Parts: sequence; structure tokens; C-alpha cells
Amino acid sequence: MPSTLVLNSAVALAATMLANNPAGSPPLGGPMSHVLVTVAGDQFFVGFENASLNPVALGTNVAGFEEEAAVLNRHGFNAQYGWLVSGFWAPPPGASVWMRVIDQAEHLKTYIGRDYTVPGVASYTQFEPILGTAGSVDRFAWNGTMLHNYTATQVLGTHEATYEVYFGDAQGNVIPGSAAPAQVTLTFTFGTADPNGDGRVDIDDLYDWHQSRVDRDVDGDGAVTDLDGDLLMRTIRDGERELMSSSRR
Ligand SMILES: [Ca+2]
Ligand SMILES: [Ca+2]
Repeated sequence: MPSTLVLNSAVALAATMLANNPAGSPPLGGPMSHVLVTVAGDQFFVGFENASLNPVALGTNVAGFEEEAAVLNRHGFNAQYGWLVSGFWAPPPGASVWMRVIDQAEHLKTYIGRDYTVPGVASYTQFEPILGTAGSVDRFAWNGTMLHNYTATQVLGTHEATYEVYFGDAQGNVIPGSAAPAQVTLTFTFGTADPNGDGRVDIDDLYDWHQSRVDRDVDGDGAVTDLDGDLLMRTIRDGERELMSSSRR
């Protein structure tokens, strides 16, 4: 049945997807780190399959990608985290599994990892922006098959994204009386935001970077390119913006 979420079918699909991964498709960035979703006793449970694969590290690709995948160009990106059903359970009639943003930095971008459909609810194409990215709504529907979305940013440092998993109607509204939602926080690290190591992310880092007084490979890809300077500049700018907004509160 299409509405029945079964772990074994998700694993089989995963194997098929890996075999069919088209040439030139962006890499996940490392081994798959599954985020297991279970419903038991009228309660969602969400947890990491392998705690050693959390957090994950974003990486850049200087060569860049083409077509829809170009949204990842000049960004740190990673798709190791993958939603995966654990155990045997199904949504109640008329419900779908939804995921929504509870808290995440504005600069974090999320793109759908592959084409899929949730019958009668939504249809997604690979690299479609979700979870608030590019003006998208803050939630997306999941059909229970393994899904490795891409997370990307141009801000160096450690970033967290907290999501809630719940049963929703066709519009993503929580269904009253359904299984209690669960939250999970994904953590992403990206290069070095403070190359001069003085505990502050500010213009001195960029000055030292230009003067070659620090390790200039701030995105950690093993080469010093103009992208390193660009990312450092964007990181400092983002920090200044956060500082200004907090001083207005
Ligand atoms: Ca610094
Ligand atoms: Ca670099």
C-alpha cells in the first residue's frame, strides 16, 4: 500500500538510488547519516542511526555543478543526513508525515535531494528549495522513502537546524490528536570562521587572510582560492548583521 511506511522497502529504494545516481550529481559529502523516524505509543521518535556521523561537515566544490544543482555552487554543502523510516508504522487516514523548521540560521539553505511525490499532497523535484529557502514555505511533506536533502550555506562555522516531525493534513497543519511530534537538531560544520583564532569573527580575520598571516584555506578543501576569501567576507558580514539585529532588541 502506498501509505504504508516500511523500512525494508526504504532500504531497497536506497540501493536503487545509489545505483542510478547520475554522473555529475553532487556527492553527499561522506557516508550516509540516517535520521530514523519512528512512531510508537502515539508518539514520534527521531534519532541518529550512527552518532559518530553527527555533526557532518559541509564542503565546497570549486569546479561547480550544472543545471539545477548549480544552487550549490560557491556554497558549502552536504547531504549526508537522510530521513529514514524505522520500524513498521503508517500515518492515520488522510494524514502525511511533515517536517517543519523550528529554528535555524537564516543563511542555511535546504534543497530537496531527489524527485518524489506524496500522493494527493505534494510533488517535489530535486534541488527545489524548501524549509524557507528562497521564499519557500517552512515545511515539506515526506512519503517515507529515504531522503537525503542538501543543506548549503556561504557562512563558515558551526550551524544548527532544528526540525519537527509530525502528522499533518494536505496543507501541513498538525492533525489534532495524532501522534505527538518530535524534534531533532542537525548540526553542520563548515571550515574555519575565525582563522586568526582570537575568538572573534571580524574584519581582522579578513585582513590577516589577505596578508597571509593565517591558514588561508578557510573552507578546508585543501587549496587556497578566491572562494576562501569570498566565504570569509560573507561570514564576517553575516556576523555583523546578527550583531546589529540583536542590538535593536
Ligand atoms: Ca578572529
Ligand atoms: Ca579552500
